Amino acid sequence: MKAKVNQRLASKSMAFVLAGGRGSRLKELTDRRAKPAVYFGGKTRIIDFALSNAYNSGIRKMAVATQYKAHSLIRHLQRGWTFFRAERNEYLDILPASQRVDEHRWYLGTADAVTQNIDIVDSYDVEYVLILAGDHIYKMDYEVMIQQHAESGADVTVGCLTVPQKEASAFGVMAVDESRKITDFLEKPANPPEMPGNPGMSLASMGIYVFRWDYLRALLLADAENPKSSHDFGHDLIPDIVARGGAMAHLFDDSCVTSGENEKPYWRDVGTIDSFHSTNVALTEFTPELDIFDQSWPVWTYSEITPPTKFIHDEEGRRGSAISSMVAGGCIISGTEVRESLLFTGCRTHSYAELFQVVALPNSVVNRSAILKRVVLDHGVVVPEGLVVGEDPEEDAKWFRVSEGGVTLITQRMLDLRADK
Ligand code: ADQ
Ligand code: ADP
Repeated sequence: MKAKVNQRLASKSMAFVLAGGRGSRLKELTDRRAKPAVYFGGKTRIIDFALSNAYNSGIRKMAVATQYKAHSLIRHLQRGWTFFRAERNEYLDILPASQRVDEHRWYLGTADAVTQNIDIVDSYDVEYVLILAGDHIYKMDYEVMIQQHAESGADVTVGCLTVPQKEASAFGVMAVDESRKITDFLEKPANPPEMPGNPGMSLASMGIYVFRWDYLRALLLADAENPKSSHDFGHDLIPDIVARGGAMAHLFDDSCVTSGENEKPYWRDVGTIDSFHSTNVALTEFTPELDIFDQSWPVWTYSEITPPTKFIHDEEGRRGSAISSMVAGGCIISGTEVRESLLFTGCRTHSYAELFQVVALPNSVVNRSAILKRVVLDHGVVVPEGLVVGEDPEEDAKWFRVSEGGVTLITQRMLDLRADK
């Protein structure tokens, strides 16, 4: 059941989005772009989800800290997130590392990314700062969390969710008492503890936090002077506050869903090729768990202006068709059978080709007679005529990246190397 919230809190808050991480488990998909800039869902990029959550929650002041391979991300933000008007007290600042405090200094850790921009946050004149990660797919009303923080008087409120215990070592894992005070916090423990009363599950940090700005500001200045600190929220600041008894957990549950009564809380990491592929393909299901058609909670983005997608038959009359699939604008599906696939803007597919569970990033081209099963095509890839992928994993692995779960990632560089042999 969605909670009733105090609408004025969002206007006293800002979102500080950490978008500097590479996301190395996405392999070649993040060779040239940071994980938050990776495409997701047909028209959007991963960072659009956190930013849209903030926007739809009523927050109009945002800052995005970038670091690793930031060009693609910055270009996306500059194209798509330009509707903030300073005249209305709305801001979205892009804060690349090594350009403000010191030209040669990277952000040392996630907390340092905020410390180096204290002056920007000061200028926003807000009471609450919501620290977000720019690399998860979810729909969440942050105002419910900010309200809990304001009412509880905690030093920090940590967003959390339940995850299978065997996956929990990728997270900060916590224990809470009956008032939701966090009593213990372990950053990425090798043996994550189980939740009492919830066998096989652990309580994990989503890496999102609410602080009062005056409290966080003082904490960051003290942390900057601490030679033992790695200046990271998950490693340093959050465990310290927990040890002092000042941290509360905010459970991402039915109270923070964004729309319909029947909606279930949805959150995915998409940090691996397998989860990236399956989470995208799941959008083509009859009733996907993530509703991107929900007009009450739109995912804002930069969207190219394109003509409508065209489906045509080849000269022998074989239909170009897409079934149980999603196809963005500006594509031409010519004599190709497309099933359970997600095609981003501007893709071209040609006669006698077959696509099954293919996630094709923008402007990819599939030439004649290619047969692709369970494949991710990087931006602008040109698949040569007759290429067959997904039938012989050993052959595929000679040229392409085959994931543990048997999904094949194809980049143009891999195709070029193959063509040179
Ligand atoms: P991780 O996600 O592993 O754990 P981290 O690598 O620090 O933590 O990334 C957090 C966010 O900060 C990501 O969005 C990343 O892109 C960004 N980031 C990383 N380094 C940065 C830097 N130097 N400058 C700017 N941005 C940077 C965290 C918490 C865990 C929690 C998980 C949930 O530490 O406790 O469980 O998030 O995914
Ligand atoms: P996007 O991530 O927007 O899809 P591209 O896939 O075209 O963009 O490129 C990803 C990043 O790699 C961009 O920052 C782009 O500037 C950079 N890039 C593209 N081609 C090259 C190249 N040949 N050499 C170096 N960098 C490149």
